[in-house]
Amino acid sequence: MRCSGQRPVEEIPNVSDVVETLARTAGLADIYSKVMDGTRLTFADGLALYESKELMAVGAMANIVRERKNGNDAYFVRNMHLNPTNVCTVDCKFCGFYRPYRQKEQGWTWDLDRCLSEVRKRMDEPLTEVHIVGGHNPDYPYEFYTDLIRGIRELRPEMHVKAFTAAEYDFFAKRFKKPLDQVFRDFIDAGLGSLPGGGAEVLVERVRQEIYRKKIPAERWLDVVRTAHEFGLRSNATMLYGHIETHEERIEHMCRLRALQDETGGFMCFIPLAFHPENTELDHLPGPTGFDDLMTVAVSRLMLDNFDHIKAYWIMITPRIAQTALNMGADCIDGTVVEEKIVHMAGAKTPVGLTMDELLELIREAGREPIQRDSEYNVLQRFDAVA
Ligand code: V47
Repeated sequence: MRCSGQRPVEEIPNVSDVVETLARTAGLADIYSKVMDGTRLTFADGLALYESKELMAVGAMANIVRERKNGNDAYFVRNMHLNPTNVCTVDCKFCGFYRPYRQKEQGWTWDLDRCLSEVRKRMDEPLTEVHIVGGHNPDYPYEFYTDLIRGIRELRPEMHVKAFTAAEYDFFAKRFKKPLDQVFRDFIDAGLGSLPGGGAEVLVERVRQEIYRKKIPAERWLDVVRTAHEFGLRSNATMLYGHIETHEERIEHMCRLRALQDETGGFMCFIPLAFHPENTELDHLPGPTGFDDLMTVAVSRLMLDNFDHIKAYWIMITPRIAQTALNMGADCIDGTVVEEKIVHMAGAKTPVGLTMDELLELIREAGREPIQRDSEYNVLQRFDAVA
């Protein structure tokens, strides 16, 4: 029986008709056809999506791709972050986390015991991943890094170690005068599991010259990641957006990642990182809006056709926006992330961690099915599976 006022089923347009109408009205009909055919979008298409400002149309198209790739699943991981040091020689203008080497007494340089104690104090928590990132701090010996990975694996053999950005691997190779291959061999031998996606910033030379001149250029970031993938390590990729970069530069960044993924297939997920200006040299900039956060998730889902996963990192864009993003292209919301420091030192007002129940609630409220994953997107637990 129908309630009065309810339309007969045959009169309700199906979802793809609605999205087609949205896209056509937004002047994005050609892109809609490509999305439906699975045809790769061009640089110009990516730019047209951003420039359209049509979030509903772009988000709805991204949702089609998201559901095609990941159905109703929304992934999270139970993880912790470990930042052994914030002393850094790179002086990135966008960073509020680091303390320059010349003022190293204002930062921290934890020794091995101190780092391991961070892991030890969470032995009772059912975490499956530790995510390690730090500054480029010349005061550590080479063995610190391998001992750290080995020490964590000894304490918790079940824990996956996702450690150090491509920029840090380049630093290790140069600082210790070792071939990059050797560094990867040693770190894998110690128990390294994968690489996080940081250090990419925007893979465009103009942006590097302006705000992170001393960090590795795009070509080197891509080379380091290519080498990691050749060693069988998988990694993520990030893009720091919402500062001085243009839409063209964002799309350029995505196209470069897409090309490397065609070569290696080693990327697991893409994570747009929303810039937080507080306590940085760029604190005169406003940072991205919620609209931009959602648009960037959606555009990246549409451009990165060879990436399985797009992560809405709630720490940077707030749990509310991340939850909404689960219906506009994102299929992953990162994790419990206990004690995040990098964006909290740059003024983020989000919590430093969420409990698993809070994550489950967030995902269910968005109409998605929560899936606890491991670090390589294998399913560990389905929460709402129908028996
Ligand atoms: O590379 C630094 C960014 C990155 C700021 O792989 C900032 O799963 C915003 O890469 N405002 C490190 N962002 C963090 C990172 C990451 C995070 C979560 C998950 C994964 C993953 C990787 O943080 C840096 C830089 O791009 N960052 N300062 C800032 N003020």
